[in-house]
Amino acid sequence: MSISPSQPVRRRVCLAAVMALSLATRHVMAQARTLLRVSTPAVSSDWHARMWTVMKEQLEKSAPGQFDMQINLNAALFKQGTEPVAMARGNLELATLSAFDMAKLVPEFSIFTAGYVIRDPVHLMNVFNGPIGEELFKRVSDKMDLTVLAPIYYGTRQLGLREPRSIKTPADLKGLKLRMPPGSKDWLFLGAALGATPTPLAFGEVYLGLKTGTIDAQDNPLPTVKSAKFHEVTKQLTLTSHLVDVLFIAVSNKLWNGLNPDQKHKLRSAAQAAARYNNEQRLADEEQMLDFLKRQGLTVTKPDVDAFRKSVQATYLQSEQARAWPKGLLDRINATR
Ligand code: KDO
Repeated sequence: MSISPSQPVRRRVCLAAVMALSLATRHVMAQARTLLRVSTPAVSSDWHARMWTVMKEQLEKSAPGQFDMQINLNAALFKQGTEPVAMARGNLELATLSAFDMAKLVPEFSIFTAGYVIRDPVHLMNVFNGPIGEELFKRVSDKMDLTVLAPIYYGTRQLGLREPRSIKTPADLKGLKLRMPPGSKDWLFLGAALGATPTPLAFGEVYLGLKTGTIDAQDNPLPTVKSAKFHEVTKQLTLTSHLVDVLFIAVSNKLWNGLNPDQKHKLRSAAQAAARYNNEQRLADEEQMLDFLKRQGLTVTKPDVDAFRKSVQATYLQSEQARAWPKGLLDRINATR
């Protein structure tokens, strides 16, 4: 006579087997998934933070189970400006990098760190989505070991001051402690070219800096002023529009070179969808932002932008940086429509 297990025992054995199988499958899937760590100083409500979720969701649809995208905001994983080194070392796969980050290793990028070179968001996108972008991104890949997946519009940088001040020309910024992002001489050069005293400080410390007075002013696009709540510690906005700013969604070549063509296509498409989302939301937001900020009690002033443009452009043209600009690049940028 054979001894067969009772029904409840058999059911339990079956259940345990199913659970073990599903755990094992999940383990294999997690192991097979390609890790995509993102690091950004952006705060959660800013468009270039939210766009990473758009990218993640698109990837989950187009390449289910293939990527494990981990989004780290507020510079929680890497300090602002240290992302390219982390990517080159294989400690980070994805980030948004600025022209200032690029210029450290690809000096021709410093042309995009100069005030009043790019005219507006359309000009910006036409430059980077055309032959100029293609040539420069090739240099970035060779020298920085990373691949640009998509340029994004970060917004037009304006001055925000903790105390009111009459500002018409660069001379009126004399002695003003203008916070600039850390880790790059090009940021400091921009602040000085505007006529101010540039003071390096990490993005995450700007709010407190304005509140306590360790800095007198900061420059960022208006949607970022709102999302980082700088308006709470700012009394005046001065619309210099000195930098139509770009960020680049970039991936480390250590990761990129190991992907197959289909995965590359899906990753790039997802980055482009994220870029489109950021650009559309940011442009719409930028339009209505002045009203919002005025309603918060901020005074908005208009300086003599032509005086700023002339002075800043002259400063750059005589600068050390300008010597690294390839011959004819400025003319090609100006001629891009
Ligand atoms: C900033 O620190 O002012 C800056 O706007 C510089 C940008 O290049 C970028 O790093 C940005 O901060 C962060 O993404 C936070 O919005």
